[in-house]
Amino acid sequence: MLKITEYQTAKEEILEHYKAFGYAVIPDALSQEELSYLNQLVESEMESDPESWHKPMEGATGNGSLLMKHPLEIDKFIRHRTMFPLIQEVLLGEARFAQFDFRDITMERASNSQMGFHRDISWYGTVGGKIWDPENPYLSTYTCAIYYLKDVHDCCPAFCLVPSSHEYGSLDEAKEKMGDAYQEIPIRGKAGTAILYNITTFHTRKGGVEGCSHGRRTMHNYHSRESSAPLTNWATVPEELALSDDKETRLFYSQWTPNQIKFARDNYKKPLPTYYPYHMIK
Ligand SMILES: O=C(O)CCC(=O)C(=O)O
Ligand SMILES: [Fe+2]
Repeated sequence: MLKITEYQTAKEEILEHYKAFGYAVIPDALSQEELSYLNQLVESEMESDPESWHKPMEGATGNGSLLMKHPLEIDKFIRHRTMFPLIQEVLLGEARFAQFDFRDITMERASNSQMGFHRDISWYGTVGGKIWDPENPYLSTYTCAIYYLKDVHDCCPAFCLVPSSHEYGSLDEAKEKMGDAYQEIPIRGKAGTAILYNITTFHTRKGGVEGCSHGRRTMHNYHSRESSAPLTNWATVPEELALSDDKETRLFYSQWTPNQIKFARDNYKKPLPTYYPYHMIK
């Protein structure tokens, strides 16, 4: 039987670990150049447009609007040269854009940034559909990539998950039914580390320790599948991508949320495809 390891590097190792445990941790997923670009982008947007960052929630401020502002630059991370082939693999080649945002936890908030254990299906879970797919060897109807943009040390807030917990209705049930196999694995790593996880796997953010002098900065990118419903009721996509001349780009950004349909109707310049029910949305 496969053992849980801290990091996975080769493609086969990443996919085997994900298949067995619902996640993989990939060090050096982002290059130094990509990290500098992303950190500079976050810093300049915080300075020039502080209003676009939401008030701290569970210790983290965040911004989900930068794809709208920098479509082609951010698309390179959403369909990242090394991560996207893995994403396609676990989603059976059906990957569709679902959500993209940056989050930042200051060192002052680090020790108060913990979340409760959950699965990322809050809105989707209310509209129905499979939350994991027994026909997919990777079990995923959705997957999420979290990228650490700064080093995550032992004292820092850390993503943490319960391997192989996708099929349980609650954390208590997972604890009871998994017995000795139940483990909570906090994930730490250098800037550039990516965590790819099946969003139905129970997970949380552990708070940092008192006196952590780093905080944490992350990039969160959710992907849906052609055969899954939209994950959120809010994500929007810029016209350059959603109505791109490139068929593959258009297809990848084609899973429109209700809010996206409305946004496109009210803001896009090109005519909308009539297969979206934009007349019906208030
Ligand atoms: O920030 C983290 O480490 C986890 C975030 C998370 O699970 C969420 O926002 O759903
Ligand atoms: Fe989550």
